[in-house]
Amino acid sequence: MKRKLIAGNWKMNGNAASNEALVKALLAASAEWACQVAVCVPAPYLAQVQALVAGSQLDLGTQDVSAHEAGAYTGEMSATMLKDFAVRYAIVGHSERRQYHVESDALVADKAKAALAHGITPIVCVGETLAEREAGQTEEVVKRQLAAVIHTNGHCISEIVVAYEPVWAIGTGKTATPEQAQQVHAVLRAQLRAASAQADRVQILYGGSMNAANAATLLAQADIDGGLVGGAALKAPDFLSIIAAAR
Ligand code: G2H
Repeated sequence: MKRKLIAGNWKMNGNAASNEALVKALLAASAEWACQVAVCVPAPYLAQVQALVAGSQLDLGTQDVSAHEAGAYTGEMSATMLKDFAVRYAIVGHSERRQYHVESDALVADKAKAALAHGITPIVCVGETLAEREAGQTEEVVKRQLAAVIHTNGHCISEIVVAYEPVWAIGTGKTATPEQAQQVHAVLRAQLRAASAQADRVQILYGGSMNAANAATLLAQADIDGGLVGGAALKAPDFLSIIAAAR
């Protein structure tokens, strides 16, 4: 059976001292993990967290990757550079980047391609805003966002991770109900199946105010293969509870 993946997205939080305490607390419990676990850390701390997780079952991820190989792209970080820090995952197309950094579907697809070309698994985020949900456009929006990635990445599509993150549930304390989430995950699964015979290998994560209290019911849904966790990933007890729920 496919293992679940619980990935923490630290966003722009933490410092060297808090990172060390958090990672050490997670690793102290890692013998009990039944799922895959990753932390997607702010870029300045990649070297620090790489050293802390070396040789453990805690994987390292980033929150972005450039679509470009190298060159005059001030502020960007290439997939090649990330490989130097043993990065396994790169989040692409998080709604905060789509919103605050005006990232288009096409750019997100190119970022996924750059990651895949260097053996980094892109965690491709899709999700609708509240206005889009209320207008009945949820399916159309998530399918459009995923279609761009499928179109650009073709046969590599079974190598990605997808994260469904309804924008209205991010950091708001409002979680999609397990039924609402499963409904969208099933749509995404069908879209992946139409594109690849290997689609069932793809882990489709739920993200958006996942916490210790709601994780188990969300993770019990047929097409929810894990979680992309923001706020609750910053406290070891909360993150460990979510990990424990992912069996
Ligand atoms: C959604 C999620 C992590 P939170 O952005 O990607 O954050 O769990 O804080 O809603």
